[in-house]
Amino acid sequence: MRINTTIVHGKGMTIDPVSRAIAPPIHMAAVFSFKSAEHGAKLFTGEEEGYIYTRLSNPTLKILEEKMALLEGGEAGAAFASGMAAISTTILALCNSGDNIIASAPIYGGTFALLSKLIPKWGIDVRWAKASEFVREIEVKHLIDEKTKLILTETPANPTLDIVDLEETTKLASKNNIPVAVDQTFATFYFQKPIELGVDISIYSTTKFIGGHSDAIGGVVVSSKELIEKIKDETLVDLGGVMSPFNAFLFLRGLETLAVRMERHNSNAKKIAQYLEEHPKIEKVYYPYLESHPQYKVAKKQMSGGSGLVAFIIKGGREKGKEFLNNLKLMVVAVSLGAVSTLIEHPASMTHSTYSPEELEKTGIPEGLIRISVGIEDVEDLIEDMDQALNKTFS
Ligand code: LCS
Repeated sequence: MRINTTIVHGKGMTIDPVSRAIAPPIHMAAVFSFKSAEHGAKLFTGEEEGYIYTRLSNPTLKILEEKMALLEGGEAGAAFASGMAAISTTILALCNSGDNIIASAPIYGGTFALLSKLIPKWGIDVRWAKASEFVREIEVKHLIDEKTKLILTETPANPTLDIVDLEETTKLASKNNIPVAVDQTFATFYFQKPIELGVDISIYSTTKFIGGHSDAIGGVVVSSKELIEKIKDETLVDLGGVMSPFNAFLFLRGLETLAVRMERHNSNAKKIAQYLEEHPKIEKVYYPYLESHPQYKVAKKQMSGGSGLVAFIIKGGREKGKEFLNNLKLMVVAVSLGAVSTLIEHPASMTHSTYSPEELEKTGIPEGLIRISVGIEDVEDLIEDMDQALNKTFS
């Protein structure tokens, strides 16, 4: 089956054998009963398979985990309460005190706070390399030693849409036997298949494109059976950041329309990027599928579309940018992304306010940068809204 058919009919979307319902059942149960004391004991030792308690596993979560594993091209999946729970649990599953990880910059502000404040508190050292440096392995090689337990990348990166070359990264990592994780939130499996490129772990905030409707927080990790056992069975169950079964249902529903939404997000974003690039009041535009993007060739190599995020700087920087946001009538000023409605925000004061001004500068996140998560509206209406807001800002 091809991708669109797999999304609709692949594992997890089968008819429920009990009721013949065509939507997945929501098992909103915290706990499952045992047939007998012996049966309970066997479930705990693993001699028999079955459900015990939703923090350990749940049938609705299992449908989502299997579906995401199938679509991402991995062996198994794990569902988390949020994207941050997915990232933090993965790190803690793979690293001990005294180990280190290499992380690509820029990275989402929440992940940056986790890596720069919490993770070092647990004795794990975080070494940063710029996204573009992964193109030439020599530039990150000096960071690796025998205590490096994970390379954590995010591509396209939040908020500048920098691209990490996944092929080069996995080449370097496999020489050193280090697992590579990539935060797939911006591209999704619809535009990027990291596991096919040798990446070991795909991480999602499903809050974004997978859900698609800004109504549920969640995260998913897809990997090999062996690594999911470490991440889920040995770590998630004790850290406790498990997804609600109701949210798993919402993400399964979101998945059904992901393909058509991604097509529209993608074509709208490309048109908006082109519009901005030609506008005299715009200083710079960031979009992976624009030829002006410094890693355009890498983006073309590893992605089948630029996806739905665009960033830009207005002439006059932060102050004019603020005025522009306040002059918009249709685009919604809000953080988050991947929703059907267009969301626009100012990373330095919002999603990436966890970076100090010096850290923003060092990481290459311009102070005046504005980020749009382009929705699925008629693109002409979005462009007209930006046009009127730009005219008002500069009148
Ligand atoms: N990874 C990426 C790339 C993200 O953009 C986010 C959230 C997360 C992980 C964390 O996921 P969560 O725990 O929120 O499900 N990004 C946000 C953003 O750019 N605006 O608001 C949240």
